[in-house]
Amino acid sequence: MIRFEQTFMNFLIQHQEKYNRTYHFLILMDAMISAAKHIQYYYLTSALRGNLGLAGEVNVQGEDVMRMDQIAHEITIHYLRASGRVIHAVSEESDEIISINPDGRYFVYFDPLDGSSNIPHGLPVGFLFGIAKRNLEGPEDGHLRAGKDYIAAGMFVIPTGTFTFGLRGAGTWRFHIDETMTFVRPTRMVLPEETKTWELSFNAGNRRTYDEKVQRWITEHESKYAFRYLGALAGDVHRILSNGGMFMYPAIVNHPNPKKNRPEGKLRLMYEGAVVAFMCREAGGTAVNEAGIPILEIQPKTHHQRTALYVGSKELVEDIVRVLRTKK
Ligand code: FDP
Repeated sequence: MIRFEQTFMNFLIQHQEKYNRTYHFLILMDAMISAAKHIQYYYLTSALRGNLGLAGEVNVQGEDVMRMDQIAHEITIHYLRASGRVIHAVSEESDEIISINPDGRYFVYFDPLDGSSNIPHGLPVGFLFGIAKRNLEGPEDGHLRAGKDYIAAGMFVIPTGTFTFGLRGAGTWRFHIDETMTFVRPTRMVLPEETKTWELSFNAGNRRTYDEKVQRWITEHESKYAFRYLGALAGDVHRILSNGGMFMYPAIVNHPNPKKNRPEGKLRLMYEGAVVAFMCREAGGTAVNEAGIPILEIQPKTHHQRTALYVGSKELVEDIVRVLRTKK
C-alpha cells in the first residue's frame, strides 16, 4: 500500500503561516534541499567514479580527481545563485565571502561536506548551514551574524538521508529521505531528560591535550555514559539530539608539540558551532565555548573564526560550564 507522507516543503508552508515567514524563505529552502539531494547523489556514486580521493590525484580511469568537498561547494553555490534570494554566502570551501545578489534577502553560512576523514571511506559526512535575514527596516551593512540572529539552521547527514532542521521559535525537526528522494516524516526533536540514553562524544585521542580541569571532568563523568564518536560533527550531534548527552571539541592546550595547540578551538563558529547550537537550543539544549560563553551569543569577527564547543543536554553543559569558569 502506498503511504503519502508530509514533505519538508509542506511542513514549511504550514509553519510559515504560524511564524509569518514569506515565500522567499520557501524558495531559499527549496534551493538548499536541491543542493543536498544533488550532493547526496554525488556522494553515493562517487566511489564508483573515483571521486573520493584528494584533489590533484588521478583516479583509476586516469582522470583528475575533483575533491568531493569542492564538488559539494560548487553545487550549493549554483543553487543559491539560482534562488536569487541570497545576498552573500560563507562557505568552508572558499577563503572569501561569496557575494551573490545585493537585492537578496538572506545570508547563508555553510559547510557543504564536513567530516573530511570519513570521505575516503564513503562514510557519513554532514552538510551544515545557518541562515540569517537582512535588515528589512533600514540599510543593510552585511555584517556577519551571531547564531542568536539566525532564523534557521540545519544539517543533512549524507548519504544516510536524514535532515535535521531548527526553525527559530518552532523547534528542531528531523526528516528522512524516501524512495523518491523527498524529505518526509517530520519528527520533533526534544533532548531526553532521562539520562539512561545519554552519550559523551569527543575525540578520545586528544584527551590528554585538553585543559587539566576538562580532563578531570571527563575522568569523573565518563563511566556514567556511553561513549560514541564518528568524527563528523553532523553525525555525532545527530546522535546527541536523539539520545541526549554532550558532544565536545575542547580547546587543545596541552599538546606535546606546542605548535599543535589550538587554544581557540578547531571547529568553525559560523557554519559548525552556531548551527548545532541553534538546533540544540530549539530542542531544549544549549552550547558554550571554552570560556563557558553561549555559542549563540558570540559575535563573529571573521567568517572562518574557530571555536571550542560543548553542546548537548543542558544539565551536562551547565555542569561543565561551572568547571570551565573556575581558574584551575
Ligand atoms: P573534519 O576535520 O574531519 O572535517 O569540522 C571539522 C571536523 O571534521 C568535524 O566534522 C568533526 O567533528 C571534527 O572536525 C573531527 O575532528 P578530529 O578528526 O580531530 O576528531
